[in-house]
Amino acid sequence: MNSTVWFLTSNQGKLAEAAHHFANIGMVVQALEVPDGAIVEPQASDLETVAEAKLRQALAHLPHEGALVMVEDAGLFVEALDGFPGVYSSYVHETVGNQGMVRLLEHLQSDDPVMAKRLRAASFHAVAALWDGERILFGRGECKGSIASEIQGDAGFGYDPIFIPADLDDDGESLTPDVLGVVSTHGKTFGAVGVELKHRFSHRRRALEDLMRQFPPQGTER
Ligand code: ITT
Repeated sequence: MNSTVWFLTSNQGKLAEAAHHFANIGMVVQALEVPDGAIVEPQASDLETVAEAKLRQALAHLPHEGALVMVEDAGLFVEALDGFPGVYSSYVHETVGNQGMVRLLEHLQSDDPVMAKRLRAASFHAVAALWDGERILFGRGECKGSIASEIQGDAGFGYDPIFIPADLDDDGESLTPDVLGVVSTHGKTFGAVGVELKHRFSHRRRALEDLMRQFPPQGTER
């Protein structure tokens, strides 16, 4: 039974979150090791194209025949910046970092907290691409929210300390950042709440769920 997913990623935070998610459905995640320089990330305007291109290159490095291989590409899309940094999220994080993002949005302030959240609206998007041995499946997830006016917390990774998720409604769906819901971080960033609560909102969890809806996990007909 094929219950190991080989995840091509250099990001330990993403690896840990995916492992946590797959453990819930009885599957194991292992990092797919490839030689340095083996994977070239294309310049593309959408996450799907990037994920698919990386996955196709990863197929040359299967750990064994029939292995399940996954790539997952995520980005932070800020409304007031027309979706920037989006597909450039890694580069922006490596260069200006969270402090730079906070500075970039410094002018978007309001005494009205609802208006402030609207002005600073952003979302995480994730696209997971899985090679199931025969074809490539895609899963997509989004998490709405807003960018904090200062760095908050040191849990998680990447942009977690500046991203405040929007509350969730009864069905677990993201509301707009200015609406109160039944699940809330009460204005705290992902970096201040930790991984368990992040998981309930997470774009990554949603993308992996979307992916696994298309893939019969262990114990079913596969
Ligand atoms: P791989 O491509 O090797 O998997 P990466 O770190 O480049 O690793 P992404 O392209 O998916 O991963 O992510 C783009 C940037 O967005 C990068 O700086 C991440 O740290 C950040 N990011 C992705 N998911 C995130 C999340 O759930 N929380 C905070 N930041 C995240």
